[in-house]
Amino acid sequence: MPKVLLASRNAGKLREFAELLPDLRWVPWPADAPELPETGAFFQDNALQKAEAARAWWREHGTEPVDGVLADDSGLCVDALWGGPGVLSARFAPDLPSYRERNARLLAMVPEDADRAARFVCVLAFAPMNGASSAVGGSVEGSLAFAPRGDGGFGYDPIFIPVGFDRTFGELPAEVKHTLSHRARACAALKARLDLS
Ligand code: ITT
Repeated sequence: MPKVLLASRNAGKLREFAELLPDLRWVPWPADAPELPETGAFFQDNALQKAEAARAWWREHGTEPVDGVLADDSGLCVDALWGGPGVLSARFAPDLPSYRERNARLLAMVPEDADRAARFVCVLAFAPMNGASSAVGGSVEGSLAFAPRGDGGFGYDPIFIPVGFDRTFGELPAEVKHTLSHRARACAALKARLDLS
């Protein structure tokens, strides 16, 4: 069973990867490890940057052997905000202390009569310890709720309603999110690409 270092500090992502790819053995990014760079213009740049920087750091400081490093760069792209916050999703409204407030601010930026179409995008980069890194992606179409609903998931889940549903990702059970989410689709592509499990 391959052992994979997850180059992420996002606890929501870690939980989802453990559920989506249960056949892998996961090594979390250590609390005392450095912040990973994400200075790219695209999700793919950032995912590859994070995976490769984490691999380089692990080669020097790793405490156990791993087969490779996985990084996820993802975000919510809102048509009425010209694709924003998009690649800057983790950095939207940094003055606000929680996603409850950030979600409220994002909704307030979208006029009530605007097109509410939105999509979640996830790009996964895998950097094997021996070999070239590569990236795959997935997305899910949906729309913005008029107010946050539900306590499930993380981040922007309470304001996103996937196509075909009337509940937000915050209201839908994780098992349902995992049948259609951007991250689930990217994980399926990763499995197909790398024969990981
Ligand atoms: P790492 O870089 O350490 O992995 P991060 O939170 O900074 O963590 P990103 O730069 O990829 O990760 O930012 C993505 C943001 O988009 C994340 O912080 C969430 O707010 C949001 N996001 C991504 N996937 C999501 C999901 O499935 N549900 C809700 N919000 C999500």
